[in-house]
Amino acid sequence: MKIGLVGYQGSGKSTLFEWLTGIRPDPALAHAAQSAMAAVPDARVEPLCRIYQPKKVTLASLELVDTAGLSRTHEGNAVKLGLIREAGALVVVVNAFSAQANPIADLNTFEEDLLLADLSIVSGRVDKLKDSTRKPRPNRDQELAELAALEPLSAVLESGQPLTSIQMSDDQMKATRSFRLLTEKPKLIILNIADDNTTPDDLLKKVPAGSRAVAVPVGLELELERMKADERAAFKAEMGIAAFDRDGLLRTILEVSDQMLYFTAGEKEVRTWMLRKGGTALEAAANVHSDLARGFIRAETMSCPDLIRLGSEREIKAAGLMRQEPKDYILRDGDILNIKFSV
Ligand SMILES: Nc1nc2c(ncn2[C@@H]2O[C@H](COP(=O)(O)OP(=O)(O)O)[C@@H](O)[C@H]2O)c(=O)[nH]1
Ligand SMILES: [Mg+2]
Repeated sequence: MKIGLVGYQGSGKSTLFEWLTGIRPDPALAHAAQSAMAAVPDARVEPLCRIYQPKKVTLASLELVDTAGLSRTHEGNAVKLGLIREAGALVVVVNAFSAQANPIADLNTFEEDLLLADLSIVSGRVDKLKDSTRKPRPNRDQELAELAALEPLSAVLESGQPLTSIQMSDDQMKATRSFRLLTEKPKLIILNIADDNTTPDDLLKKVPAGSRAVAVPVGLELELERMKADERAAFKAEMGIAAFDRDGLLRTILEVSDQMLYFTAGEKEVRTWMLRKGGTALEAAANVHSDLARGFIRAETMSCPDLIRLGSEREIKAAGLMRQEPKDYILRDGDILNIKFSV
């Protein structure tokens, strides 16, 4: 799952990227998109490891993409935003740390930039269809249907509303799928606050409704991350600061992107995997290996809290908590799967 870090120049995107991935973006490539993986920690992994004593532990990762910052003059922004169309979710970083910053105004104009980029794509297609459907032609009915689907969307965007604000019809989803529109993507807003800001709630309250928002002193977090453990502890005690929960932020990004975690577990490996919420056992199997999906018979399934509470698979079976699930079983966060398949 790709997560686009977006925002204006100097808002702290690259600083956030380094804090979350441990990799410093190359400043020479600042005009392009740079990506790195960030493993998503999970508190259930450790107790599972106590049960299985695996040789190996592997965590599911998010691919974070640091992007070129938009310019406040809107110039060239549509092209830069084109680079993040692949992303499944956006993390919008806003400068709330410098004295002259106006984070709420930035949030609003940034949303406008996303709207304008989407509008230019949708209205461009609408204009083209209006033109081509004027005369009789072989696939005119199809084009008229596409036009009927797209015109209301163009109106929504023109009125300044993101596409997440409406329920799209199947036709509309089909007509827009290839556009990978930006205002359709789930978003997390990060207010990048100053190190000494102790009242971020005042600002968080002003964030327009509709998106989840958190306040993080990103610059300070990166500084803390770079320190050695003892140095960090001393610094935090001296300054009276509590570090922000990096693991929790990664979990929040995962949740906002509409993903969940499931597990495979054995003596060889305990591993977490990512799946869209609402995903099926068959999709989960395909994630692990295409063979498992092709020869899928059933998924032996137990829930992580049950296993941790009871302490062994034997106890799970004795308690009747090992389920045999079919292909179309809808996974729940924390399911542990053992896919039975034929070759
Ligand atoms: N004081 C302070 N400075 C920050 C913070 N985050 C980023 N900066 C500074 O702002 C500048 C731009 O940050 P950068 O991450 O490169 O922004 P980008 O253009 O969005 O990638 C750099 O000089 C950072 O050191 C912060 O939380 N506090
Ligand atoms: Mg940058």
